[in-house]
Amino acid sequence: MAYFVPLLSTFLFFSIYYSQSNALSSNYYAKTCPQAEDIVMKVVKEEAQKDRRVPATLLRMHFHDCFLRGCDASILLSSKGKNTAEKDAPPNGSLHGFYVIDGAKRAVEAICPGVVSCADILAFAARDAVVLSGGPYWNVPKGRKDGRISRASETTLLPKPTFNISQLQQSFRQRGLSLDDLVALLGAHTLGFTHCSSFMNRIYNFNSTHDIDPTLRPSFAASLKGICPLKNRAKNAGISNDPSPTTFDNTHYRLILQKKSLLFSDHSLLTTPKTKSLVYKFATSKAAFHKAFSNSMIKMSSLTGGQEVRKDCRVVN
Ligand code: HEM
Ligand SMILES: *[C@@H]1O[C@H](CO)[C@@H](O)[C@H](O)[C@H]1NC(C)=O
Ligand SMILES: *[C@@H]1O[C@H](CO)[C@@H](O)[C@H](O)[C@H]1NC(C)=O
Ligand SMILES: CC(=O)N[C@H]1CO[C@H](CO)[C@@H](O)[C@@H]1O
Repeated sequence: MAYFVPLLSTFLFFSIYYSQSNALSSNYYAKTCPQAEDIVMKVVKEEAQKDRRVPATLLRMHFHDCFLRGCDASILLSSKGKNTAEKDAPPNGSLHGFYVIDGAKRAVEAICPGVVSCADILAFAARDAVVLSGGPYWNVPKGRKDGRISRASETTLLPKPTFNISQLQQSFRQRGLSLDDLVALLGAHTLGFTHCSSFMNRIYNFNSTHDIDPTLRPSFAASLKGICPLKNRAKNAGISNDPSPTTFDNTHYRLILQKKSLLFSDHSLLTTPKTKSLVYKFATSKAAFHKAFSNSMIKMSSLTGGQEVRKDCRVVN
């Protein structure tokens, strides 16, 4: 028994992170649903025109999906009975694009029913989100299956904005992702918005010797305090991730170098020589960032884990 327990936990660990059960391919739907990607792109484009916040949330949804049980659309399942789903746990704060995936799924089902998984639709939508924001295009590997489990409790396994570089590295390594992938993928924070709650700990009572995190530029910290007062703060108060939050550029890396990144985790990229030199490289070359981002997205989105093709992305078959 003494041997069994560690073995069992090792097994559980690997089944959460490494269940690469389905072989993915770029022509997976060539015969069964060749129009799938065009249909998804059309829906994402329409919704992004109506609400400019859509691309950012789709990209973040795909990341949260892939980091828990692989990219198996577990993020899309609704809570049911006694089970609280991932999407109803605290880290879901800015995830609000579920209706976009529902719309894309309905449009795909109308042409090729029961063929294209919700996990693939979310992976296409994340790529489209980047392309529509002026970022790179990549060929999304296809053939993911949708999972049947989604647990709010597992969202504690997502990396946290308070993580330092060793904690970030460990979280990524557990999913087969390297430090290079970490630096490239965090460039996604060029899009979107961050709520005050995600960085309040850096601007008030940071620790017993510093009220403000000394890794933040003081003038920037002061402006953040103005946006995020301790009392009577609007529920949705926060700030764009960079001055061009709908453009997939390399501004985020420049902000990190200026000590103006909102998240402690993003700043942590400056704390090892290897990651710091990658931040410099991407801050000075948008092309290098775009190339690295595409490659790392393909790696992240190839973590699979599901079993079925859901009919409705919110419920198991
Ligand atoms: C170390 C890992 C990461 C941490 C700790 C982290 C943390 C966060 C936090 C705290 C927010 C702000 C949420 C809010 O206040 O509403 C955020 C936003 C965002 N994250 Fe990350 N993130 C990480 C990695 C990633 C990756 C790998 C991607 C995509 C490839 C990503 C894409 C985004 C996007 C696009 C937003 C903006 C969402 C929106 O405006 O709707 N993040 N992230
Ligand atoms: C990161 O944080 C962990 C946990 O607090 C700590 O053990 C580790 O030494 C820290 N690493 C660095 C590089 O600061
Ligand atoms: C507070 O944080 C700063 C910066 O990380 C650090 O230098 C200092 O030692 C910390 N103080 C305590 C009491 O942990
Ligand atoms: C969009 C969404 O599902 N939000 C939920 C996030 O989690 C909190 C609980 O922490 C719920 O109250 C929200 O409804």
